[in-house]
Amino acid sequence: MFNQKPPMAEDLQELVLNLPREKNLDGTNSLYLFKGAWVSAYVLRAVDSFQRHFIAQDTDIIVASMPKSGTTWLKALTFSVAKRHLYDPRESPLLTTPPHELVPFFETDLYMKDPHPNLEQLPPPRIFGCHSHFANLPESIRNSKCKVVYICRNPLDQVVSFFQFTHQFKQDGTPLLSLDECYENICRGVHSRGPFWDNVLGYWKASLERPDKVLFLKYEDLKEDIISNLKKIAEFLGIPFTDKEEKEGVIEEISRLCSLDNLRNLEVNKNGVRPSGAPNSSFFRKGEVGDWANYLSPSMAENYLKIVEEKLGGSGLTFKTSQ
Ligand code: PAP
Repeated sequence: MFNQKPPMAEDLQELVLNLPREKNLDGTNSLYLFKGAWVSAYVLRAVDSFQRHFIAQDTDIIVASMPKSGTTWLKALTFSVAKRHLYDPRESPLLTTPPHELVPFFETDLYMKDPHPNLEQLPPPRIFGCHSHFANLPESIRNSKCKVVYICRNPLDQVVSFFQFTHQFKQDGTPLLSLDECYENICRGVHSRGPFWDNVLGYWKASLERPDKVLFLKYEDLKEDIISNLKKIAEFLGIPFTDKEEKEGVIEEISRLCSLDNLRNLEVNKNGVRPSGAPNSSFFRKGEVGDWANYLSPSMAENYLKIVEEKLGGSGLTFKTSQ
């Protein structure tokens, strides 16, 4: 899927030698099962470095997700809430910088550029993005007082969003997987950062066991009621909105600033590409609940949901798949 495919270093070649390997959505044979998660070769070294070396600070905020679950949105919201003492929403850095730059991913940004990035000097609260499974997070994230905000999306829209994302910018000669092939893989949990059920379940369980540590949000809930979810985020981060802020309409301002329509129409998000080669614009598509119905047949949807439900068995986690 990506432009930059550096040759695999020898140590990494050794690492992947015995790992199960499958086709990625982009049609290349480059998805590896690494510590229980499917990770593309492109990002494997960075994932490994991040998971082994990152040292969390108590004031850190980690925005975690399965890809295509609302990460960009949650990054913008979390940044706006956590840094509101510095920036009025009307003068937010979000107006001139893409959310993914303000809140860089550990894997595809920071540890991709440098296996030992110097992150010590970043001003608190440092806010990072992450697609790793909860069980694979560095110990210091799990054991420090830093906060993890996770966003989950119903598995049908998540799949379709990823499929559309990959198909928006085909970059080399390798034929992409068809929707049928992609679907077949997904039903086996074989897709970037999957299995879906393991990614969501790790954070779901952690949020039940340690609600002060992990906040579990759902994309569909944010779509339905952004104001109360913004309040939830602020309270979780230990910086609830004051009565004065509520009266002044700060919460509404943040929700407008971070809305899909607003972000998508900013010049900075219409232009430019991510280091991965993905255009900034490709992170803003429809943002609808239930768009899957335009791509998946009812029986495909029913079958996949059944698989996911079985895997999540008894966890109490449910999904809303239509508006
Ligand atoms: P990432 O994990 O690769 O960063 P992510 O942001 O999670 O991607 O997913 C993009 C999806 O979020 C897109 O969904 P769609 O394909 O179903 O349309 C995108 O439209 C949606 N999205 C991005 N920004 C927002 C936003 N501000 N509000 C609501 N949805 C958004």
